[in-house]
Amino acid sequence: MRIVVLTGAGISAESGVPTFRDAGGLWEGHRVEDVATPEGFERDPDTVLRFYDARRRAVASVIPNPAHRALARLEGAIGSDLLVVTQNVDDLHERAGSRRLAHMHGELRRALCTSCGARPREDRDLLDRPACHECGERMLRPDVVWFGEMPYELDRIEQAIVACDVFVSIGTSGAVYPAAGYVALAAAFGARTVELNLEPSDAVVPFDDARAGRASDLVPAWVD
Ligand code: BV8
Repeated sequence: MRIVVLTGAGISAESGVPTFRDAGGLWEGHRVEDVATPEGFERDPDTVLRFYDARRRAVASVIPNPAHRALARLEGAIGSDLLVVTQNVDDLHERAGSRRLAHMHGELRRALCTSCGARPREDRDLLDRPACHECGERMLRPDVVWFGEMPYELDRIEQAIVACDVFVSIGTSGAVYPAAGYVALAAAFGARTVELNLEPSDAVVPFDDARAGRASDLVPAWVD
């Protein structure tokens, strides 16, 4: 049985990573358009770099929760029949053991060189303008997909969804596209759709099976 799991901020919430909605529209005190758009970066790069440096440090100080670990167990059981598509930019899935993973919105632990296009692992604060290991230029930005930018791995993701038997959405409000449209794509190609969330999201099409609760309880129960 082929399974695609889409995760959002809700799967990392119990690890202590704040979600977007819980911030009440302000994200760590910032408007999303000021820190998660190319225009915001153009306008005030230092604020954006400081924002992402702080988030990277915060994520380094937390650990995966039972929901992340359950998905890694599922990968151990069914291997290449599973793909986890995450909207999250934290590395908690990897640290729990997941490898069959698509970070469609990029990763906090990587930088993107706007000079040569390299996407190196980068733990240094980007606010210090470290030099790119590839080209030596000091033109690194977070390797995170901002609003208005093209997400990563869309072909791989859409092919997996079209071919899957079960599509599971975990901890996402379904507010951001193209991820928010994936449940409709899965349903259109005959997959059974499942939502595990604190509360039902305003999904673009209803899920076949919607379960309310915390991801750290729901996901191990669903996997095991
Ligand atoms: C694109 C990285 C073209 C940044 C993110 C005008 C111009 C250009 C584009 C657009 C436009 N107007 C609209 C668009 C499209 C736009 C979009 O969707 N806008 C929205 C606002 C309408 N999308 C884009 O721009 C995307 N690119 O469209 O390119 C294109 C065209 C065609 C085909 C392909 C591409 C790029 C969007 C990426 C933006 N970057 N993240 C960063 O992280 O710093 S988005 C960011 O917000 C997240 O990655 C995530 O996607 C989203 C937040 O959603 P969630 O993860 O769901 O989090 P949220 O807080 O909302 O909800 C938490 C959920 O968890 C809740 O449901 C809650 O109940 C639940 N929960 C909480 N606790 C728990 C829990 N569940 C279980 N257990 C718990 N304990």
